[in-house]
This record gives sequence, structure tokens and C-alpha cells, in this order.
Amino acid sequence: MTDIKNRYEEAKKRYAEIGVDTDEVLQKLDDVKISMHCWQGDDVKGFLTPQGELTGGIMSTGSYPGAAHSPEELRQDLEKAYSLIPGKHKLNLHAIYLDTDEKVDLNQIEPKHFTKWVQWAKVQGVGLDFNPTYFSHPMMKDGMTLSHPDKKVRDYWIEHGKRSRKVAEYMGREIGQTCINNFWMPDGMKDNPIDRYTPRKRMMEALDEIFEEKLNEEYTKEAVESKLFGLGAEAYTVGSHEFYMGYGLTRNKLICLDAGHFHPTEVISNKLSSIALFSKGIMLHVSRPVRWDSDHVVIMDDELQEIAKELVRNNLLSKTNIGLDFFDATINRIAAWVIGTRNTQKAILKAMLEPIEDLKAMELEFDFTKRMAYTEELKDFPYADVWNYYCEQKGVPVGLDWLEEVRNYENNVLAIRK
Ligand code: RNT
Ligand code: ZN
Repeated sequence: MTDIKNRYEEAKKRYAEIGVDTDEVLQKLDDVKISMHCWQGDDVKGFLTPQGELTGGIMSTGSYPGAAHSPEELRQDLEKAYSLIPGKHKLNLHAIYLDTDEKVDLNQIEPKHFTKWVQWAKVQGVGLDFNPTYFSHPMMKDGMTLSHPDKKVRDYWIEHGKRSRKVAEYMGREIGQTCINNFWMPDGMKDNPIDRYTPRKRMMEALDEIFEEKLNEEYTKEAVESKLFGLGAEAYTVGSHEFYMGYGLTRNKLICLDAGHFHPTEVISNKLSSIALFSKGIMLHVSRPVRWDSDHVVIMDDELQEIAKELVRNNLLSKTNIGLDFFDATINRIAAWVIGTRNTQKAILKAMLEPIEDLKAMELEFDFTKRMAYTEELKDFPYADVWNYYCEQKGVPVGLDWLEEVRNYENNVLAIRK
């Protein structure tokens, strides 16, 4: 233990040499909340129907044992995950995760179907975010929801959207933290459409109807999430980036950027500064695209670090709601949460440990030599010693120690699940 402290003191000195105060940085890191997505815990199945099949252009592969099958099990797993992650965070719930004995459909959801989550969140000290669920449902017809030509289909989903806003408002009011309600619709076509315009117009009008009523923004704000393509919607997705950028900017909604929803070489890190200049705010789905999949577990790759640097260097953390979005059923699901969340925090820490003002000055002086020398050298600075100390201070396992705890939990809890 003293070893961790000693290493921290050494690291602190090294960072002080380049003008970075590590104690101050750790205090700032404490304010960064990550919204952990509930859906990694059960492969995006939810509790609306007993054996819900995942549709809507997204897919979870793998059959690792121990998935949660009830809200109780999911909460138990979440508690385990949060206990291995430093700091206080948020939970991102989808409508299909309602917790009630009543048989309710998506166009009937009410705040009361989520009271158990709210009570639990209060006890845990976590905030809540929300998402209406526009997939895995028979009313998703021909791959469409809000853009479907049949008004009956649209009306069903409009009602769901309106109700989701009431749930989010209730969550924000009860918890005392703004609940971000994120709208993502998979609507699209497998092959080349004749008419790309009319479905988008229908989607726009449906969204306008959903958002007609003004709600208290202290309790809830809405975000809209774009996507380039999905499985079965390869040629056309109604809610593209341009669509939602236009929508979000003109309707004063947050713009949600999912790291896996763009062309394979296109990155969201390069979009943040522009969106920040014009939008009310940003929601992130930190995720990892691999080939055609958008939802691999977040690892410490270049893009994650680039996203973190953009947020920190440009002072965008207060404008940005950081959420995660991945689902891997081939590994322990609690480990997936822990790895993805800790990586996201660690990337932000690493970005905070840069001498930002000095780096900006080098650039302003066009001293690109110094800029490169510094940014390269910084890669080898002992940020991990700062991170380990932070974990220890927060009472969570340091380094690989968390894995042992996940293994024990796996043996004692997950292995005996039906
Ligand atoms: C799908 C979107 C969306 C979902 C969740 C479950 O590609 O990223 O955010 O992953 O709503
Ligand atoms: Zn997403």
C-alpha cells in the first residue's frame, strides 16, 4: 500500500516538473460522472417480454453464463460493478428495463413502473439517464418506427416517446440530477431506397409531436442519436448524422454521438469541437466500432484517448454527458462494465494530466517541433501511478485486483443462476 503512495509521490514530482498538479487533477476527475448502460448486463434483452429477441439492426453475440434475468439480478450485478469503479456515477436505463408485475406495453409505460429503480438509485447514490426503446418489438414494422408510412405505427411510437419523457422527468425530479433521455431509432432499409426524403420528413414530424410539451429542463433534457447503418439497414438509415445534427440544432436538443455510428475511418473526437460551438450540449455513447459492429467493449485505444483530450483541452466536460454503449456476451458482463468504465475514466485522467496551456502556447507560436516532442514524451509519463493512487483513495481495487473480485462473484453468484 505504501508502495502505491510512494509511486504517486514520485509521479507527482514528475508532473510538477511540467507544471501539472496531480492533486488538483484528481479533484477534477472526481466530478466526472460516467453513465453506465444497464444493457451490458443482460445482452440488451430487458424485462418487457420473457424472452425478448434483440432486433433493430443491433446484435449481441456470445453466451457467457450468468446474464441477469430479472431487475433484482441486474441491480445486484450493477452494484458489484460500481463497487469496482472509483467515484459516483449514473445508470443509463432503457424503457424495456421497467420493473413491475403489471403487464404493460411500451405505449403504456408510466413513472410508477420505474419506482424501484429510482429507490435503488437513491440508496446507491447514482444518477439516472433514460432511453425510449424503439426496437425488439412487434410494432417495429418493416424495419421502421417513427418513419413508417402507416400512421398507426407512428402513433404507437409517438405515444411511447411521450411517455418516456414523463419517466425521465420523474427520474430527474426524484434523484435531483438531470436525466438525459436519449432517442435512437433504427429505422432504415437494407437496400437502396427510392425516397430518402419522405421517411425523414415523417420522422421529423413525429419527433416534433413527441417533444411538443415543454418539460422542466432541470429534470430532463433530450438527446438524439444518429447512425450510419445497422444490420439489415445497410443502405439507408433515416436518422443519419445530418438528420440529427439538423434536428438537434434547430430544436435545441442535445446531440448524441456514438463512437461506432460513422464510417470506419471517421471519428467522433474530431466532431466534438464543432458540435460544441453550435449545440446546446452533447451526449456521448463511448463505444468501439470493429468492422460492421458498433458496440465492442471500450478499450484504451487511440480514439478513446482522443475523445478524452478533446473534452478536457476544450473545456467541454460540463457540456457533455458521457455515456457508454457496448454489449459483449462472450466475456463476463461485470468485467465488461468495469473495463469500459475504468478505461473511460483513465483516458480522461490521462488527458487532464497534460500541461494544456503550455501545449496550446506551443501551437500558437507555431513551434510544432516542441509540440510533437512534448506530446510524444507525455505518452510515457507515469499516469498509471496517479490512477492507482486514485483507486486506492476511493477504496476500489487497484490494478488487476478487481478481476479477482469478479471471479469470486462469478463463482458464488453468477454460476448458480438459472
Ligand atoms: C444502437 C445505438 C443505441 C443502442 C442502445 C441500446 O446502435 O447505439 O444507442 O445501442 O440504445
Ligand atoms: Zn449508442
